[in-house]
Amino acid sequence: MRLRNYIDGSWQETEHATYTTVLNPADGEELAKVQLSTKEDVAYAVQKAKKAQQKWALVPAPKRADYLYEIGRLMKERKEHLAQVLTKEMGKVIEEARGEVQEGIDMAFYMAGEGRRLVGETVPSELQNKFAMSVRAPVGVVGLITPWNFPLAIATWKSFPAIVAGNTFIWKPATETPMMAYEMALIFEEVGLPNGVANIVFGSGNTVGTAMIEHPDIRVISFTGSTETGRHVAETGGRHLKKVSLEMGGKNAVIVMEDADLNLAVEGIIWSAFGTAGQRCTACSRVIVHKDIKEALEQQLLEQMTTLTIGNGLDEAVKIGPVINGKALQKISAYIEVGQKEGATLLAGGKVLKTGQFQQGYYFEPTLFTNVKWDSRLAQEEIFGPVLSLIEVDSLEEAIEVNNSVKYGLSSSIFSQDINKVFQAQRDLDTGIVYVNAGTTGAEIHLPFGGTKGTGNGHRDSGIAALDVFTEWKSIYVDFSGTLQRAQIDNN
Ligand code: UN1
Repeated sequence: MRLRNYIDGSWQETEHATYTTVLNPADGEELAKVQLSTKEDVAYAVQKAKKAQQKWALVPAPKRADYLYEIGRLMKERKEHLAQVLTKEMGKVIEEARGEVQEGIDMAFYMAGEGRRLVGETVPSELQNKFAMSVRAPVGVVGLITPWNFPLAIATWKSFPAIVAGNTFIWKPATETPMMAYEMALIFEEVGLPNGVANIVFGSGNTVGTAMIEHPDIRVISFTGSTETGRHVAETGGRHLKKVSLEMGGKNAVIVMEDADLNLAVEGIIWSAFGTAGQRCTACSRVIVHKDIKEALEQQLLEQMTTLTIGNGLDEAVKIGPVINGKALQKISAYIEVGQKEGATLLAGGKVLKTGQFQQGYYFEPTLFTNVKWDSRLAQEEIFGPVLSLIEVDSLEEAIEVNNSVKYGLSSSIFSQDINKVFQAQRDLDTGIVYVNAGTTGAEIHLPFGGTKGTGNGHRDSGIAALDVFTEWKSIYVDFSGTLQRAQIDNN
């Protein structure tokens, strides 16, 4: 199967196109070949998207939303198929893949509802016989750059608000996971979304991504990926005075206080640290534990970790699938060495799995370090794999300080039965998302998703906040006095 670009409602191949292979990380099976597009392909897509946007902006928003309802309906109909393809290309276990597809379906219906809201403000004017209001106007053509770890959900967080608001988009999915984009293109086609509203250009960040960021007719770039790449996106976008919305790394922590329900905390930690093989921006990478219960927590975590079945995510019994590729395995392995050199104690895991059923895939054991120093590299840097570090503290204040000591600020969590501690924590934890008595993953689509510091640049995905990324505010004054009323002149 060869994946070609989807531009202006048709499948387009670049002349002399080059392709790269898409592999199933669970067993190395070749799934497809995907086109590596050029700057010219981007320019062509933008030209088509720009033309389409002029008409699309004039389609009443409730009518634009009708397409989203249909898209959501088809996604629901194909949920199992989409989940299977998602597991094959990304590796996450099938129940998580189903969850991700559901997140996309929810986003479709949620944003479709916005077709009948897109709420602005009406305010009284300072002057007589004058009307004042603000409306959300589309920005034009928007560029969406999405990662491989949530190849469907994150794309829906960006593309659905974009289109309901009257924009058209160019979407560059990660080259590791282009199948979801292909499946979505089939759906866009089937619901009869007007040509040029949704455009998909496959290829590398360096070529396609950069061409998108530099193109004068793309007014907004919404990017999810690493902090390193995000910084480059913001710098380049900044030179072109572009609105750039970034979702980047995380180094999320669960705080476990001495009064916590320990069983619940263990469940929450295991799920958020080792689910998706730790490859979520929201994954729990640190546990900040009160000294009184540190040993008990270690014991329980170790016991629970032995129950985690590793393998191909298509097998319903498997809890931990592969990581995305060999490069990821190398990066994770390097952090095991870093941790040991830094003097942390390796309690479990730490190895690549290479034999038997694991031979052709990319598997890493769930790993637990303890006695980790809060300021060590192991505790500060994003690993993006199933590696968890335990850090001991003496008080809630210290726990919050340790939580906030990293350069990221996506999600955090506290397990405690003490309402005063909980309220203090939710106020003082410097992250965009805070959980109480739950792990660090599982954000719902109708609230803003994003973080502080190195995680973001002030924008949010999903929720109503996403509309702020994909609209411009337009303030409109209607003077019906029939005379020239001069504002900001003292008329007294
Ligand atoms: C991500 O890891 O980039 O909150 C997205 C969660 C999911 C989304 C994660 N709903 O864990």
